[in-house]
Amino acid sequence: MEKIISVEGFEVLDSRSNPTVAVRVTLSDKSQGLAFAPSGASTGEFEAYEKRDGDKNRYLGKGVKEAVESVNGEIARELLRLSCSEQRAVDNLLIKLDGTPNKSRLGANAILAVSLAVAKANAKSLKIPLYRYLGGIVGKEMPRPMMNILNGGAHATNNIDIQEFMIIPSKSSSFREGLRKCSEIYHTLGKILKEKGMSTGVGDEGGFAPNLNSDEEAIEIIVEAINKAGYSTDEIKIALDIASSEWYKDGAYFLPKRKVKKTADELISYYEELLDKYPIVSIEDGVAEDDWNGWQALTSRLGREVQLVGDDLFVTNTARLKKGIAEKSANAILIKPNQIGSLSETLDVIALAHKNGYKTVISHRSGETEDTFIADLAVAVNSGQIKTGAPARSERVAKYNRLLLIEKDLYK
Ligand code: 2PG
Ligand code: MG
Repeated sequence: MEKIISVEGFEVLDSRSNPTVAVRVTLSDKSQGLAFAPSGASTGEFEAYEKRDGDKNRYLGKGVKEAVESVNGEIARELLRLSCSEQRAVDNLLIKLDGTPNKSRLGANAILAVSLAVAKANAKSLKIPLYRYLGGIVGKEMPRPMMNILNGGAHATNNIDIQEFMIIPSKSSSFREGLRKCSEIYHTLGKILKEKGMSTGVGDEGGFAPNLNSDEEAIEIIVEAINKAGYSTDEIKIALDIASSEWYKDGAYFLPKRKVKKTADELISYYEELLDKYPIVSIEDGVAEDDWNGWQALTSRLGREVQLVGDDLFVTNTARLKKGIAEKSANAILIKPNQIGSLSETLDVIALAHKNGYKTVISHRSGETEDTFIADLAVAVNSGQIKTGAPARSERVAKYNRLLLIEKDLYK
């Protein structure tokens, strides 16, 4: 096994023009891996710690100079001393070196970027694609895109409370065909909004962000776009990310834009109505990260008919997923490597989910970069689903384009 001969950290920008950590790792055979940490807006309370400088004179306090200095100093020193590049050994060393339960000393943004860069360098060294390095010959399933085409909540400055309205092609489409259909629907949606005199400006993940009369109107316009693009709701389904942790306060849900208050039971009944009316197949964070009772109720009432994805609930964390499994909460987990902060821990939580019959959705963050790591990861672990935004904005499109190439390699 090659040794790590250099670890270099850089402060670069993400898609929201906030600084983030980039890391380049070089191995003794000169193979290099370059990786970037993404960054969320609707972050879960229990996520690993994203370290920012807080110096108001630089980047409005959002600089990551200290995290980068740890990469170039302490982390580089220890990894050079390790004298191998084995992923588990590297990740265990980083976790131990940090020494806190949530990676708050060195920062999960620093640790994750190192961990991913090591994986990429190893794949290069072995002269195999990243998805092969991560998944071996077992990784072969192309994911279906869960494509966010209309943005609300914390990702947009419109009056919509639900954060993400997504479309998903049916299983029968190839990735390429599914992507084409979704792109056509995205364009058709833009045209419909324009015709109605509505804004076609986009949110952080590239979805349109118009002002509408209700969250239901958003779903109706999407159904209209699916049909006008020439597809039926048998072949294109809808998924929602409610991101309801953003609404939760003192045991109740306050929808901030519409200024409505609901209990968990009322929210679940609302979802039931939506499921009766619309072709919805997946609901993410339908109730809040702290509302374990709400999650049990949601799962027992809707878990047989729809995918219920825990994002803020599980934060890609094995201990929280174990609790969810024991309490029969949710039936799927969103996987965001930066929520936990290392590749090995990410792979562990995916394995635990699959072993217990939970589906996985590999996901971007609302603040992204050109890094396409998650595309390879989705194929490697046979996740079957990837959430990486609209087919617009290059930081989102880069992941789709990477998947097109992987599909070509795998299925010629
Ligand atoms: C989410 C994500 C990604 P953020 O809530 O699922 O879409 O958003 O990165 O802001 O947490
Ligand atoms: Mg979410």
